[in-house]
Amino acid sequence: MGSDSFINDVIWGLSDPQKHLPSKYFYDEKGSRIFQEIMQMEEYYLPKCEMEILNKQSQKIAMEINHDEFDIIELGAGDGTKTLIFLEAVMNIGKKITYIPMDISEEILKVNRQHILERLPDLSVEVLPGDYFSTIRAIESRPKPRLVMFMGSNIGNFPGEKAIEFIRFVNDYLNPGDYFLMGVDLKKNPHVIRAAYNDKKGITKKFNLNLLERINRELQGDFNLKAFEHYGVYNPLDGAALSFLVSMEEQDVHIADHTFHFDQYETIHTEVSQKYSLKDLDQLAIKTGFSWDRHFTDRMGFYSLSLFRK
Ligand code: AVJ
Repeated sequence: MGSDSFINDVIWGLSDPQKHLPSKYFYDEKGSRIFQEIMQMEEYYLPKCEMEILNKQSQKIAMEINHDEFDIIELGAGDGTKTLIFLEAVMNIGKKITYIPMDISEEILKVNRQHILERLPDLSVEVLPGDYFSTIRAIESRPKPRLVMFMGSNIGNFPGEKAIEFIRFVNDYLNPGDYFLMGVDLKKNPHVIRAAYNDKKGITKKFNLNLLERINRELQGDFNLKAFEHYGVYNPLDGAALSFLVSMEEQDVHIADHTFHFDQYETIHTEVSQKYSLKDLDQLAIKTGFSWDRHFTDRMGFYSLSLFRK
């Protein structure tokens, strides 16, 4: 699972008979800006649902944590805007916490820290930059009970068994009595899911194409962006929403000293956004070594904050 370099991952992915690129490379500066636009989109219900649950049920979730004093570790914390609501609720019921936001971007962690301390000046915040795998190891030496948070449906980007592997990996760093809180997008009307990844304004298309643009910029590639279209599907059989870029003509693309041939209509698979049912999540909790779970959903039943206890 360890991350390789951008160039190696790109060459590896485009050399496969079914071409693919890792979705983690969407988020350069421009990609992160486009993702902010996605989160504002009418069709992209996920952030609205997560926000509703946090606004209405944070206290209920906080009351489930059987510790008076604990660490809250957030994987991929971003700017912490949403987490703030939850942290406030935890503090309001008198629990003593330390907040440890982890993220790839040191910049965003500075923003996060400022943000949180403006609203909660008494909270102790210890930022931890790095990827999921290197940062989670750092919690091992901390003696207090913990709650690890993984929000925003980021778990969806791990295809099938990889999600299980990842949660098991997190579980390995927890002690009995520790908790894992995960934001998960639920299986629902397939039309609703499909629309979330096929918006009318073409923002999701722009988000996908930016990956090719980034390859052009950073790896001196020569992708002709006009020759690619975005294609998003949802498959109810396995609950996976998949994104592709489709080559609309036969063409060669050069990256570093490599040449990649595309037949007309050949695709690059760029992303998996896995959806789960509440039953799937109960199974997932058991398979990943947790002994108890509980789900907090929005009024539409679109999204869940699922709490697992080891
Ligand atoms: C940030 C992984 C939750 O899969 O829904 C949004 C990314 N991709 N639109 C998702 C994304 C296309 C998003 N996650």
